[in-house]
This record gives sequence, C-alpha cells and structure tokens, in this order.
Amino acid sequence: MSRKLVGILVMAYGTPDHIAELPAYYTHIRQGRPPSAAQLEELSARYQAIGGSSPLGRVTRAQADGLAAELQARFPDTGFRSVVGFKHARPFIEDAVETLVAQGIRTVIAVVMAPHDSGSGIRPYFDRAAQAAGALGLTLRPAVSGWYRQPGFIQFWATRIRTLLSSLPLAESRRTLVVFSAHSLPMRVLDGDPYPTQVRESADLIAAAAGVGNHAIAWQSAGRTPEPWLGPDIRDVVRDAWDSGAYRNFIVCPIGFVSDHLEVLYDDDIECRSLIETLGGRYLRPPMPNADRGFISCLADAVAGSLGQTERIAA
Ligand code: FEC
Repeated sequence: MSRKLVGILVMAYGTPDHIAELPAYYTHIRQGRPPSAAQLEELSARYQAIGGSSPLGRVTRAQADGLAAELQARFPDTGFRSVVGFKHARPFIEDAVETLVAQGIRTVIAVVMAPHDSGSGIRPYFDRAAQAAGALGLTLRPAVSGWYRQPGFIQFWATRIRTLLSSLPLAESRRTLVVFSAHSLPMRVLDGDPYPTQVRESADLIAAAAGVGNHAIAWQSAGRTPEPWLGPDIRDVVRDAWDSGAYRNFIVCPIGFVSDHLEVLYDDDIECRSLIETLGGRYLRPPMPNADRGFISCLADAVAGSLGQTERIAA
C-alpha cells in the first residue's frame, strides 16, 4: 500500500531574487501601484546596505526542508513534501499550491513564517492559498496560524536572551533593556485585530521564561506613509529609555519575524544599532530562528497539532 502524502505549504513574505526584480516586487507590495523613482532608489539603497540582497528566500527554503524532514522523522508512515510560496515574489503562494497538486497531494497544511496572526498581514496568505486550492479542487485545511504560544518558540528567545545577558558584566546586565519588536501596521487596519495583543502576550511570555525584569514592546519598520501607524516606534522606545538614565544596553528581539531579512538586517542591525551607538549605548541582537533545529521542532509541533485534525477530517 502506498504511503499517504501530506503537503506542507510554507508561506513567507518573499524577496526579489535579483535587484532587477525590485520594481515588480515593490509594485506587488503596493497592490499594483508602482513606486516613484525616489521610493525605488531608497529601497534599493537599503538592500545595498545589507549586501545587495536579502537572505529571506534561502532561509525560507531551509525552514521548509527542515520542517518536512522533522515531520518525516516523527511520522514515518506518512510522506511529507514541503513547498515554499511567497506573498510578494515568485514562486507565489498560488504557484506553490499548483506544485503540490501536480505532485498528487490531496492533503495540505499551510503555515506562515510569522508567529502572530493579523487580519491584514497574515489572513491574506491563507485566503490566497485557500482560493488557489479551491480552484484546483484541493481542500486546504487546517491552517496553522498564531503559533507564538508554542513552548519551543518561547524557549528559543528566552534562551538566547539569557545567553546575551550572561555575557555582560553584572552591573551592565542591570542596565539592560530587552526590547521586543514586531512589524508595525497602519492603525486603520487594527480595529478589533488580535495582532497587537498577541505580540504583547508573546513578549510577556518570553520575558517571564527568560527571567527578565525590564522589558519593553516596540513596533518597527512602519511604512513611509503619512497615515498613523501602530507605535511606539522602536527608535522612540530606545531614546526614552536612554533619556531615563536607567539603561545603557539594549537587547533587541524582533519576535514578529523568524528569519534574517531586510527588516531585521537593515531596520534593526543598521538603523537601530546606529541610533543606540550614537547615544553611546550597546546594541545586542540574538540570532534569528532561521533553520535552527529547536525552532524547526517547534514549527513541527504546531503542524503536528493540525495534522491530527487533518487525519480526522480525511477519515
Ligand atoms: O527581506 C526582504 O526582502 C523582505 C523583508 C520584509 C518582511 C516584511 C514583513 C512584513 N511586512 C508587513 C507589512 C507591511 C506593510 C507595508 C509593507 C511594505 C514593505 C516594503 C518592503 C517590505 N515591506 Fe513588509 N516586509 C518586508 C519588506 N510591509 C521592502 C516596501 C517598502 C517599505 O515600506 O519599507 C506597506 C505597504 C504599502 O506601502 O502599501 C503594511 C508585515 C510583515 C510581517 C508579517 C509577514 O512576514 O508577512 C505585517 C519580512
């Protein structure tokens, strides 16, 4: 008897593979409105500053491979195939669904490489996946979302915070603020949205697991648009903490992301670091989850929970 096949649709934001694809990528992010030449130049300069391209595509593929291998080891009687689908770059989510269908897969579990749920940021991933699956006669469920409560995710960050704190002399560790950050969103899309609450809750859970007394929650990478975005911005949090005189070291934990990419490597490692060092302080940032084995194992825990439901649905 042939093994049952389960597809894992691993979805992430996406990045241009090459700088020549930047205009199309930026236009896609802006829902079809091409950016101005100045906007394009500014974004291109950010990619140049991190070395010319973002590791996001490579890291997402490594996460997908790791996840399939981990699930295969846990459930040897089932065959797992993971496929990557991006929101704003090729292969798009729709391309990935087609790939899974072409492989004869009928059961698909979708997971987004972002820990917190949000109506405008995360739901569109699932809506697009479900629509593509529906058009091809494939039922796609259940979706894994809002997996920030996974104990492995909390432990991942807690362990790394403790490691950084213990690398500092005691007097310095007392003058250290742990800043948890996630992507900001326009206020207009946040009415009744679970996102800010989930981010705050996960920051509190990680801080408690790390035994950290002083922590702050900040929002980063707000779009360059005049409308109000969710704050406080991470740079304001840092300035206020510095001005209070209580803090000289900052451990920045971008818990809203799970990969090295532009928003971490530029907005945090270049922009935020520069602010902190200009003030005279020390910037520290734990390594991102990327394809860390413990992190992949925690993603597998989240998927395994859904797998149980899928097996029941399929039965
Ligand atoms: O490394 C890379 O090449 C890509 C990094 C990247 C990630 C990411 C994640 C999120 N975004 C979210 C919301 C918005 C909203 C707008 C917006 C715009 C951009 C632009 C770039 C970009 N985002 Fe992004 N985002 C990444 C990159 N993002 C580049 C365009 C230039 C700029 O504004 O900086 C505003 C759209 C508009 O103008 O209409 C809103 C959210 C996440 C986290 C969840 C997820 O990963 O999907 C929320 C990674």
